[in-house]
Amino acid sequence: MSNEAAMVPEDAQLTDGFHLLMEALEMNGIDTIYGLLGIPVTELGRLWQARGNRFFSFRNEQNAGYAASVAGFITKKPGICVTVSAPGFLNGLTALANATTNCFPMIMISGSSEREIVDLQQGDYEEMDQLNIARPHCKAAYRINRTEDIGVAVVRAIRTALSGRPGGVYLDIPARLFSTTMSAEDGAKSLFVPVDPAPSQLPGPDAVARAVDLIKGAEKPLILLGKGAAYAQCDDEIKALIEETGIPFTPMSMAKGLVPDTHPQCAAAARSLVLKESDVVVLVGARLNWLLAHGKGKTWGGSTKFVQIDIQANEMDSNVPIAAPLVGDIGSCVAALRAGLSGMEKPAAWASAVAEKASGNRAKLSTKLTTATPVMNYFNSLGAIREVLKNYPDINLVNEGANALDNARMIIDQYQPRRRLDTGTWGVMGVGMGSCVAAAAETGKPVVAICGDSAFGFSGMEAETITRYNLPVTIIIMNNGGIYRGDEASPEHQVSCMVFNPKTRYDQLMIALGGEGYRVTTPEELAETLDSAIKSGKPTLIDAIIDPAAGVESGRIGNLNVVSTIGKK
Ligand code: OXK
Ligand code: ADP
Ligand code: MG
Repeated sequence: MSNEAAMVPEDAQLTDGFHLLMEALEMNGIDTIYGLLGIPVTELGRLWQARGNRFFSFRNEQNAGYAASVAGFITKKPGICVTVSAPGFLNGLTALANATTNCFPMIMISGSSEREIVDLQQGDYEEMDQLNIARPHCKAAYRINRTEDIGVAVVRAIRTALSGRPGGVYLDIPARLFSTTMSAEDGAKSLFVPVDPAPSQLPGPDAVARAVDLIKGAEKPLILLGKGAAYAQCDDEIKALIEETGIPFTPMSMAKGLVPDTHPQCAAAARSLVLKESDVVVLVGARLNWLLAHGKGKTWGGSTKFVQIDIQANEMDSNVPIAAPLVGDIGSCVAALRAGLSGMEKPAAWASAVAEKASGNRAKLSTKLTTATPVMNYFNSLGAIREVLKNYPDINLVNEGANALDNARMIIDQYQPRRRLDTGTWGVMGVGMGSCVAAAAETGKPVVAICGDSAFGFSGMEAETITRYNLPVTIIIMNNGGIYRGDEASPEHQVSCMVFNPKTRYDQLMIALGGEGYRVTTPEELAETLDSAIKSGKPTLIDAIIDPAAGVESGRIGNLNVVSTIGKK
């Protein structure tokens, strides 16, 4: 019997760490856990399900973690990932770090080995100082040492994940705590729900006036929407700002669909032009990081002035001076801008020049999308997919790869907010299958994943997770047989480090894992198979064979690649 238990009267009802943790999560509106069970958390999964909650059980913790982080992005509530100690914890940690980098709220709860042994490095089962290892990779890492602290720890984790800039939180629970008992009455009293865990943050009136003046004085303004804007769930407010001001907008990848890509003011198809020529750019939940060439260099005009809306004050000036910082939550900042800009003269000449460029680019692309080739390429295969997906505007689109990512981002239109889930700030491969599970679980809508054959390999075994839960997911493999391309020659007596076995049958893998599998070689077959897969609602994989010579090194970010000039002619 534990010390705590010893202090309560014999006849008192008891509870334990397992139950207090579950009750704390439930009380805070959490009904879904993504994870992988084993010592010491197995019982948690069983008990959680027995209470009528959902537990999505993965084949690798990293994928469970990606699912939890995507759930956080979609729902604006922390996604929960549960792992075992040391190796399971480390597998999950990649996803926790990725969540933090992407500003997605997530809580990773890991069981850990006994402190006394770990701290003296005496060689416990799965020994690791998890708390300290997690710290640099998340917003905060907390350990729960006493059952009576479980309630406060869960609330602290939720508030930390959600407030300010969202991100990952680690909760360390030593094995013994799960079964430690205490009085049920005292336990119940220790649980609570935080008041206003992600409070509004209003921008100062001076800051608003400064931004309004700058925007009103602009000749060629641009609104640039980032995934922070998608996350903020103030979709109507953002659309109203765009339409009332008549300013062209362009979305970052995961902000696609926040305002439909087919909106007349969408400048996505004139991206180079608007970044280079705009004199005032309003960043809404988008950082001036590598994805925006750090706000400088030849991508930009050189004298661009930035208005930046962000909840994180020190994001301002991170790369270039911000002329009008608007620190606050996006909903409040956009509302304040709308009020200040009301009746503003629309930049009509600029907007129509942008629209003209965009429609010219769209027309050029359209031709490529319908041009037949002896073997499918990225354009005609994605062109076929695009036509099918037009009929399913609320579908979730998961996308990973290099060329598969860049081309699908360009070609596939999004119509609704938070329906494009991709490789994010890190450009990380392997997020695909976890994203599929979370998107299906959290939205109840079908999912289509467009994955490079390389990208799929990072989390392909989760296809079994998808079939096991019978999720309405269609995975399309853009199969060109390699990383970037499948036609790289092998050095003598070796297999090229960039190609895969051309005999690989991803369709048969899916069938072996209990799903439906098809191999297609033409755009027509691809379109037909995709449409019936979506309609069937069955877990399906379509292996789309495309030209091994299709694709370029690193897709559209080949400029970031480094090559050696030594010994080359
Ligand atoms: C866009 N465009 C269009 C359309 N939409 N043309 C016609 N019709 C439509 N609908 C045009 C757009 O104007 C651009 O042309 C071009 O298509 C590309 O658009 P976009 O938005 O994709 O822009 P760009 O320049 O690629 O954006 C830069 C970026 C983006 C860095 C933000 O590439 C990105 O999000 N990349 C993520 C890459 C990544 O993470 N990869 C991981 C792989 S790992 P122009 O003429 O206007 O320029 C890997 O490869 O190696 O390790 C590795
Ligand atoms: P993208 O990659 O799409 O450009 P980023 O991840 O770089 O987007 O930027 C998202 C930004 O949004 C982060 O700087 C984050 O602090 C900010 N953010 C997230 N949620 C909110 C919110 N509710 N209000 C204001 N800013 C937010
Ligand atoms: Mg490939």
